Amino acid sequence: AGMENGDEELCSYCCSRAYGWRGNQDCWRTLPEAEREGAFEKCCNQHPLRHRRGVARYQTEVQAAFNTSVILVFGACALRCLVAVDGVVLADHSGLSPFSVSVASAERELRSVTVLVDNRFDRVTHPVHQQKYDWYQGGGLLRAVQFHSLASPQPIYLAGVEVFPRSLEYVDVDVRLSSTRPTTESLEYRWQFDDPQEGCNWFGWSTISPGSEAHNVSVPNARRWSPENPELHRLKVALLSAGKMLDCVEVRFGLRQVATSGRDILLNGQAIKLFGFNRHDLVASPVLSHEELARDVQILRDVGANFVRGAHYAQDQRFLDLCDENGLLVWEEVLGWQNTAQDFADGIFMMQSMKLADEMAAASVNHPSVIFFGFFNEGRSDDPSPATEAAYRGMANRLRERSRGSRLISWGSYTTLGDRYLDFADVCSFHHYPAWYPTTAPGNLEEVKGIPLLWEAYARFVEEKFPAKPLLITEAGAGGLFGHHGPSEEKWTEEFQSLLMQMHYVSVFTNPKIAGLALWQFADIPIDRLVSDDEHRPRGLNNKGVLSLSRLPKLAVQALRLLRNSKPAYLGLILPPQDADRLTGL
Ligand code: ADA
Repeated sequence: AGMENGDEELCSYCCSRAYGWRGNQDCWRTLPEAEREGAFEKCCNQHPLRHRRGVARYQTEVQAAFNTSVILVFGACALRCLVAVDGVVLADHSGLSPFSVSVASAERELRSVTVLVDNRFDRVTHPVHQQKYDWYQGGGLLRAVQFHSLASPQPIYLAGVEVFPRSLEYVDVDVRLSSTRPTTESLEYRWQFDDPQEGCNWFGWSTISPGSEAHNVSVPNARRWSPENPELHRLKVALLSAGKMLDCVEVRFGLRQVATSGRDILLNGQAIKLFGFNRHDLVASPVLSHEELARDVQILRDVGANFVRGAHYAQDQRFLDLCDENGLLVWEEVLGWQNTAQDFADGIFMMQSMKLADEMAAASVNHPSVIFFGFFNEGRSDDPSPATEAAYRGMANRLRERSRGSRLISWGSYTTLGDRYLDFADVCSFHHYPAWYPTTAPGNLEEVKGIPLLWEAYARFVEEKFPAKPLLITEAGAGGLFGHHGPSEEKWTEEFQSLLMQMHYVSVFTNPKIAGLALWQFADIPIDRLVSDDEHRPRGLNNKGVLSLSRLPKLAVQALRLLRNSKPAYLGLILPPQDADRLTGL
């Protein structure tokens, strides 16, 4: 198959356009397609094996051309996996980021692939010392596994085509070659922007010499990408040896710029205020169909969100494709959750985290939607030990290097004003759950009314200490049990949740010192019953979604939609009408 329109449709189920597309790739698709077709990809501890932790084995055979090499691309494997082809172990990977494995040719066509997946928390799978996350971490091959068959017997291929916008017209292009290199042959790259033709007809394309990066290349008919007008470009690159094509990849990218200026975040030179939600890539299962991802993007847009924080791991490339196409701005972050000083001092943890960061940065490099790279969600950034400092500095530097000015670097901090490492961040991002924690305390409307003052205190702190950095609220929220109604001051009712969410919204949107808000959270998520209890997470869910697990709307999402349209519907319940009007700016 070539790069035909028909393929584009088929492969949107599993393959990203930005990550790198070869016309001839094949893939094991996501559920429910996978179920229908008996495909490879599945979560291995869904009901009735829910909560079981251990090792699962996946086994399949793939058809390659005789004596040609192959690349396997894994979207997400939870948490550690060993990949063997024809009985030989080729990869041992831990953590949730996309990765690929190259497979040398064999003198046969059928290749047997075995993957052992281990979802236990231990020193190697993902050595978090708390042995938990606050979401249900299913095990298995959670996202697509792609199978690319190459033209040559040796795995010599384009491992990455990275496009970094330098302006709204010029880009830097970095072409990375696989680690296997031919010893004698001379290589050549040819490329073409927005090729209207199918396939790789490289005759007449521009040439660049291998090994070099191309700087300040002008994109013909450059169109800017923005949330209102998310225009995308494509770039095809062919790798040639002695006039013979070894590989050809197409990537999709967008021309946009992100920067900060004082307390503002600038997109394409204009200040933008971010509003959106934290979103876990979960429904009841951690394996989402393309339709489910598209539905989430549609809902985000309907509520008026321009921003989504992908909590707390590298995102599904298909979701990022949808964000690129729909003009949603994304915060993507490296797997991490409330990491401790002990984690930061652990060599295995740090080595894996850096590797996950590299893999995330490589996979997401071309998505214009991704304007933030984050890491160490709610880590102990108040810990003064040299290992913790080195961890924050090292991670910020690594992600900054990999972004080349095309993304902002930050982390969701819950150590409030005690965070010691904000110097390393481009933006200060804070989490706070006023009027919610401790869950068992009664609902307190006075505390809800105090929310504008609380955020103002954060704004003053940042203004004083970090005048050159914008402030974002990356988590705030409250639980609301779907379908549970009652008085507004009663915790766990949809009414209480709705009031509190509205108060966060108006506090941030009437405060010019705050650059944006990501509420916690988009939809309810399943949690791990082994590490949480019904008092904190009733019904086995983290119930802070503004939508239910199956994406039915709660009161909060309806109220926020109205507020986005400057129609305060409910705030008058707790504030005198003139205050409610003042806060919503009417
Ligand atoms: C934290 C954390 C989230 C979630 C949230 C909550 O802020 O970052 O993952 O656990 O708290 O629901 O309490």
